[in-house]
Amino acid sequence: MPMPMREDLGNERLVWMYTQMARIREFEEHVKRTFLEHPGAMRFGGSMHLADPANHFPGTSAIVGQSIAHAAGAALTAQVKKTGQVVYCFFGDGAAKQGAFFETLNLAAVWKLPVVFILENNEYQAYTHISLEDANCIAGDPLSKKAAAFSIPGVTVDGTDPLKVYDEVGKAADRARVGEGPSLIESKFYRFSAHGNAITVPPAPTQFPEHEAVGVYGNKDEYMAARERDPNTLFRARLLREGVLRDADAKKIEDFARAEMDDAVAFALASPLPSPEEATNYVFA
Ligand SMILES: Cc1ncc(C[n+]2csc(CCOP(=O)(O)OP(=O)(O)O)c2C)c(N)n1
Ligand SMILES: [Mg+2]
Repeated sequence: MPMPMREDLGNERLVWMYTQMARIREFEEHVKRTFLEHPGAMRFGGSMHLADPANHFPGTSAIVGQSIAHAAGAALTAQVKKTGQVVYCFFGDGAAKQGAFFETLNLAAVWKLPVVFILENNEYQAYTHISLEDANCIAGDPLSKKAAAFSIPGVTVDGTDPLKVYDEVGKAADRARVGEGPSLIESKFYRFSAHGNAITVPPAPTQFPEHEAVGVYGNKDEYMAARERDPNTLFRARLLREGVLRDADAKKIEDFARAEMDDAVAFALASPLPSPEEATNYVFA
């Protein structure tokens, strides 16, 4: 019998991880494709307008960095109500320059709130490279160093490796759960597409520009090197190598994810737009 790849997780959990990665990738590719194939059908700002309270995802904010403060509010609720919940707060390297980041990390540390701050460092804030705007980066330090200002743990993790991320987030969640307060995890990875697309009024075609590394900075080498570290490709290869998945299993997972997202797009295109009367639904303040 070969050694299991991760005894603590089991193969089922590893396959679940790859399945989620495949679904996320297909989701993103379908969003992009729908912009191009159905001009005018999609007019929203994307990930800054999502919420799914039924699945414990209270929401995002279109004000960069503001959801960091919201996360502390949710963590305070968990603390006061003693629900045992931990809040996972995701934001970008750009958001880490907002005032809300500093105010929130301070208060979260003072109150020992059960929250894990996950700084997704993809090196770009829209069009601006991190080396132009982040003091830690300019000094040659990791962004996780920001945690030291609040005397909380700060670690940097290779965000292209789901198992490393799992381990670091697990440690931070354990700490939060026993009342020791927040942690900051800098997860380093790269996005493969431009920050956003130019939303035009039909019939003008909507086009995704090139990634900023290429389109703004003319640095094709950086972009191509990052593509070599595609987390989906790397994790898939690892699962195959370790005998967790066979190629046919992986293909089945990918086909399923593709079909699921095809259905979602078809459902969205066939659905009527909400009526204007619904605009104030779920508005509480
Ligand atoms: C306060 C504020 N300023 C500017 C914007 C426009 N904006 C939307 S996303 C974004 C970049 C955010 O960069 P980062 O935090 O690194 O997140 P990423 O998109 O790279 O994940 C900007 C400037 C905004 N939504 N809110
Ligand atoms: Mg960023």
